[in-house]
Amino acid sequence: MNTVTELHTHGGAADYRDHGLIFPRGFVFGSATASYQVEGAFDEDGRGPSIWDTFSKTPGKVWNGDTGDVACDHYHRQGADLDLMKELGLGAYRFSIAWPRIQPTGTGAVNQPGVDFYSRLVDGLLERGIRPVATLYHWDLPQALEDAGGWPARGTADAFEEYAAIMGRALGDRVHTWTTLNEPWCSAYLGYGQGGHAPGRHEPAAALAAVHHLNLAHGRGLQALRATSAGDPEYSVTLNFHVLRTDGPGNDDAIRRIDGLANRVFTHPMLRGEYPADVIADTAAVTDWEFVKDGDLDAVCQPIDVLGVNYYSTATVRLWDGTSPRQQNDGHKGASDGTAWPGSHELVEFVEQPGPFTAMGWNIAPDGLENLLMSLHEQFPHQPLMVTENGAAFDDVVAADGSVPDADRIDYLRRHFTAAHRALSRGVDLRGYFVWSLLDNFEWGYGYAKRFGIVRVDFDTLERAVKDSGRWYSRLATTGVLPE
Ligand code: IFM
Repeated sequence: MNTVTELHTHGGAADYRDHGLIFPRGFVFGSATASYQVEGAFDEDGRGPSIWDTFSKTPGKVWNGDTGDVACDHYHRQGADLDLMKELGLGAYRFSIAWPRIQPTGTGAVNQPGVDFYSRLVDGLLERGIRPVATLYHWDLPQALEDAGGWPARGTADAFEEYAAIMGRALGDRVHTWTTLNEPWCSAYLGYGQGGHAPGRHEPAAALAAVHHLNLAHGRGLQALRATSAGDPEYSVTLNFHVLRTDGPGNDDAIRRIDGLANRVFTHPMLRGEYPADVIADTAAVTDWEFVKDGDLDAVCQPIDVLGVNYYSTATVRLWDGTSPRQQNDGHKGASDGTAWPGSHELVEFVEQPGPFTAMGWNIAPDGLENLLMSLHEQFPHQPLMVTENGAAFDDVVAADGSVPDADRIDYLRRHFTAAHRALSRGVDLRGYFVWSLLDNFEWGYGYAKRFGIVRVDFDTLERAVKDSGRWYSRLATTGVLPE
């Protein structure tokens, strides 16, 4: 069996464009999607409305007025999409469960057709030898729960615990890995602070309450999954870490502040059972954190088998002098406009970064992934890691023969897989890697304008076409060797 120490590098080019690298046996090569981004069938078989249905149908919120009503129509094309995954040789598929399909109003009776859809998906994956990696929450909160206060309200964490128990009972005999939340940073700060994501609120104090209730939902949801899963699944959570840099001396405090709000406010309670004192102090003018009740931190801090890491790009910050025009370039979904950073938005600015860039305007920085994996390994030495999302949007061009020669996406993936391999060689316990995304899909506020897929979706006909990057990734997934 290959061990990490047997890994060898090929060339070791400083630009991270390598090939021939051998990944350890057992390393999992997967791809990921999320329910609202691919499923469509927004009102079928008893599904209730989610905050993204409401938000996307609010004029001006999503590019071109796009919605997830149809998306990739994955709900009706499950079998064909499963065959596609098998054809690509994926070892795992990371999908999310739409809470409003399971409980249309977020609490109470189970909507059995919704459960059956995911049960068929899990069975279809297992039949094809693909590991099911299921996320309970990838942003499609039932609208009724938002109407009752949303994530800033403690009741949403109570409801999540109930939902987790339902899913543990239904699929816990077959799911390989449970993930409680995807990117709670986005749910809290983009949803309730900056407002660029559903439900689109601009309330800094509510954003911090949402942070805590998402953390609480993670911990209590994980306990519920553990108590109800009849099999022997692994447990995880996925965070979108901010890899922070600065462009001059004297900016340590800018890095500390954003690292606290973006990263440590999740990792410390989840993995150490405490909120960072500096974050509490930095946000004192916004909230007194009275929503953290006795016993909460014990509930939040649950052992996990693997920590999911989503990485796309870096952010460069510096202290803002408060007089010059505030810079807002961060490569992170417009979050640099300040309101996403309660307590720090008057103090920190996000400065322009060197390219190259993807079609999202995000800088391509594979060294950021290596640095991130090393940093997490140093902070949490016994915690296995998994890259649960990495990938890139580019303006794909379809060739006359119908193929999609997306060399830029292959180049992006090559560089990031090289970075991951370097981290493995340096001792990081990295278990696998999921490319975002299997399919072009609904990219939130950008609608269908941005294509992340390794498989193209024609949004007129809904036909799928494997891109060159999909074929390249298939070679990696089936051989474990980084292809030419
Ligand atoms: O499409 C999103 C996904 O839903 C969460 N992580 C980042 C991706 C690209 O923006």
